[in-house]
Amino acid sequence: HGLTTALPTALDRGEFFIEYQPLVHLGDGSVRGAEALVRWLHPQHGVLSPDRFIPLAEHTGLIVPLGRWVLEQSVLQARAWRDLHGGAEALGPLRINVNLSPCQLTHPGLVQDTVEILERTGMSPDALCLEVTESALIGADDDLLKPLRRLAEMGVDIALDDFGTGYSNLANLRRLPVSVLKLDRSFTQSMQRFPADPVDLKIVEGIVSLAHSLDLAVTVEGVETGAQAEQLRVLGCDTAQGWYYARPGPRTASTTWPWSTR
Ligand code: G
Ligand code: G
Ligand code: MN
Ligand code: NA
Repeated sequence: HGLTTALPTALDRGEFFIEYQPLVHLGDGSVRGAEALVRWLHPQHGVLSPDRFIPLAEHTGLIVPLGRWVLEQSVLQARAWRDLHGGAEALGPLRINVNLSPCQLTHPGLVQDTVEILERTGMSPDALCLEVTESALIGADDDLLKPLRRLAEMGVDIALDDFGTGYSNLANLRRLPVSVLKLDRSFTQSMQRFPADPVDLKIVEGIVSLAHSLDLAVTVEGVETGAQAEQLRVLGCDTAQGWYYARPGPRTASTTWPWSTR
């Protein structure tokens, strides 16, 4: 359809933009970073969500240059926020989260492109967290894990996105170079119901305990109410993201750090 023909040139036409959604520490309410979420401002269809065009971008190969562009823009934005706030000390351990498609994992330039962007922007690798979905790493062999391992050794955080939706081979977690589990929104939605499903509570408790015993941090997505945030904090989750704190929003390099603590 129409999107297929317009997509290949959309990057050159400057039609993509990025929205950011803050990540909040559940213990003290401080903003610890933000996830970059790409959008396509289509001349006829308006703003399109990634679900509408990422699969297409993967299919056509545009995902590689698009992903590189998202990474570069996001790291530049992190640098701008850091500068506006008087350096790394003032902002604390601010991190920018960028989603990686499975196609980018198999692209040979991933490590080199990431290093180049970090060096050019003067950002430290530990200011970056790359999100990879659990399903992308199911059955991953050593060749697929090698670039992620390399990035992790440099200090880049790797997060397992949508965790709990794939068939989770928990034992497999040990061999993945990940430092963060992003618990899927479906678990958070279960906390919404009252009383929350006791089995779901047990599952979250179990995941958190396993994650912490493996030295992994737990981030929860889709937090929409204060009650959910409190429940997830009590269950031991570390960081949260969701409409309760802020919806994803567009930012420009000139805006100051846009979120206050809650
Ligand atoms: O915020 P939201 O509706 O936009 O995101 C929908 C999905 O698109 C999420 O699963 C998110 O991980 C994915 N996504 C958002 N931005 C990017 C991106 O830059 N690259 C990839 N591969 N996926 C993205
Ligand atoms: O990478 P990922 O699949 O997790 O992308 C996050 C998706 O979740 C995006 O589509 C984003 O817009 C959406 N999202 C973010 N916060 C909330 C929330 O609090 N509730 C719901 N329903 N969706 C959210
Ligand atoms: Mn994500
Ligand atoms: Na997710």
